[in-house]
Amino acid sequence: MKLATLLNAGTFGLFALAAKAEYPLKPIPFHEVEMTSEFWRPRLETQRKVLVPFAFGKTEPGVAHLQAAADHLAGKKVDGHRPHRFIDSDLYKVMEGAAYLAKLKDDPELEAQFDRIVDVIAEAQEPDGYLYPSHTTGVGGEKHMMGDKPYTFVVHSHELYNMGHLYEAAIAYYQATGKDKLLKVAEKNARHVNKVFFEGGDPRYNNGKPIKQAPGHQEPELALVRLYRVTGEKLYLDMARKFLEIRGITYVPDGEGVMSPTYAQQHKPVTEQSEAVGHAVRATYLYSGMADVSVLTGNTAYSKALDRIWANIVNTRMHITGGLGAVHGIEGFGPQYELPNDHAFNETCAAVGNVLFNYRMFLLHKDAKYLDVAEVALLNNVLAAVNLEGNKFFYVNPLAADGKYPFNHGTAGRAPWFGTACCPSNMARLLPQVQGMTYAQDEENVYVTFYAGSSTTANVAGIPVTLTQKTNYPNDGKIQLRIAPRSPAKFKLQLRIPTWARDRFVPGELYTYAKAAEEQPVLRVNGKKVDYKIEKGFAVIERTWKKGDQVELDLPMSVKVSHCHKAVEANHNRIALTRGPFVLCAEGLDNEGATQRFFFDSDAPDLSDSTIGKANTPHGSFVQTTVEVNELTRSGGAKSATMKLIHY
Ligand code: FUB
Ligand code: ZN
Repeated sequence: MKLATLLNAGTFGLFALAAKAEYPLKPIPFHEVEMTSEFWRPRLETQRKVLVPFAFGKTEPGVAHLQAAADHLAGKKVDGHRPHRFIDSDLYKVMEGAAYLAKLKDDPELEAQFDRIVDVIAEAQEPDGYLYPSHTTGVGGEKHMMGDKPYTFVVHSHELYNMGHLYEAAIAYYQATGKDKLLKVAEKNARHVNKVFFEGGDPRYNNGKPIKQAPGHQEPELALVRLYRVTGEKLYLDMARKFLEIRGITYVPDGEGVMSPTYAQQHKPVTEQSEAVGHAVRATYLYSGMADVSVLTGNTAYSKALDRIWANIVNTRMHITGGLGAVHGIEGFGPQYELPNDHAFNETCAAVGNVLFNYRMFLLHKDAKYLDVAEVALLNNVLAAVNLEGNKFFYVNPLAADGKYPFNHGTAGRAPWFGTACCPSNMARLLPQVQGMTYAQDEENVYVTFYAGSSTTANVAGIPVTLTQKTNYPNDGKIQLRIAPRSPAKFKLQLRIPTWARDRFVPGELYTYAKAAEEQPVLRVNGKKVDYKIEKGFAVIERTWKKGDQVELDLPMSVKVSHCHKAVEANHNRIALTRGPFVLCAEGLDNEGATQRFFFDSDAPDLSDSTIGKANTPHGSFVQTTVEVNELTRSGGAKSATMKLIHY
């Protein structure tokens, strides 16, 4: 058996090292879940046919950047090289996404393209493992943000951040193909980073003294954990732990804005932090790394800090779409309750980070509330950030726009790419991972976490159990599940009863439904309605399951009204409409002009007359909801009208 097969445990690489500490729950790896969902399958096809090839085209400048370093190291004259601190990280993220696609289906063309880029990367790496073209070519440029020499401005250079993304691409490709050339580049770099940051002795860096400074942009922490999982090399886990241990201790910037102590969460040791502050992508990557290190090292001080930070986010700093980082400039968290609508920043990468963080919190605590946040962020912010064709993106995700103001880094709608392209490249790598978040298990429980038409096989106490889900979720709340253990097997089936189907749209104190739910979720086993208790957000059915058992879950999806916490000024006199896990959105295009002319005369309007229909586009159909509203007339009066809404 090839090593790649042995260690091939999927996105999170969980249980690669069976005897070592791990999350109490094991996700069923993405490549062991077949997606049949009419909602997700077309998106995955678009990923392969459009998004990833398109993103590879757009990240060619990253390849050229690496090629310049390779040429320089080979003694060739390098002309016209313009340094960019982290353009290569976008390329690495697209490569990570491409590697997942390679895992799902043999794709020789994709592999050939990947291998060509790997050759360039390997040649761009300096003999000691350093890999950062902007310094290697020595042509100057962004020195104010990257320092004169390697590792002299770690707070903004992105030297370590870039490598984190390279490690993740290398691991994903190794797990997909067994090819380890890029993994060797990653390990060589990691050993070099360890020497320079934690041991010292190389006079070329920091006069031979250990640098001992945490990355200005988090990412290496969680990438090092993955590197540890896939190689079994404890050094990498130790490095991740040390980077967390020194954050906010050995180096604390003392300026403002991007040099403020909070910007990169360096204001306090991470175990003492309780509030989400600073740059939101940095923050969510930090929290994801803390969760991993907490579990793998058994240091609960990290997970206790995460519990506090998570509560602070959902109670005071999250938009109803799951968007994080409401404030422009620092691209990050503002004061508590500062959640503007049209001025919201809510970077796509921060929503991706919100999904990654919450998914880890679920694996840690086995509590569905984290999945409920992840789902809302995934469906309403991450997915909204790409068009159905897969070639236009949002970087900035406000909750209101007039169609004219170019809020999206220069455009009023989605844009094909950005000078800083972290967001579209994050879409390339996140979407294929979603199917790996659909089922999870431990020895006695099988969890259905995200509902989607799909099938997979879990292994409960040595008995393979095939699960087949039929549903139009998230567009519809009816879910059918067929269970087929190879032989009768006793286990608990845990079905998520989302927060949105109970008392509020999303966990936390920020948003509450105007009315208590009238209809409750209904659960049937083999056609018979069953009573169920909800434990940590899951309906638990324990029985001896046999082949052919059928479970049906009906999650009522009526249109609901949400109120926002009074402390959020931007939402005074405003309500939000939701349906199922979706925030609803009214667009001028569907409503013959500006939707600001619509209003309700109560903050708890009766929406029982809403109709749910379908709107067709050349790229697929989507659910359209119509509700009765009032409309301002040109003469200043009001009349009854119908407003059309789509899923945000
Ligand atoms: O700095 C790398 C990425 O670019 C950040 O995560 C984004 O906010 C953007 O600044
Ligand atoms: Zn981004």
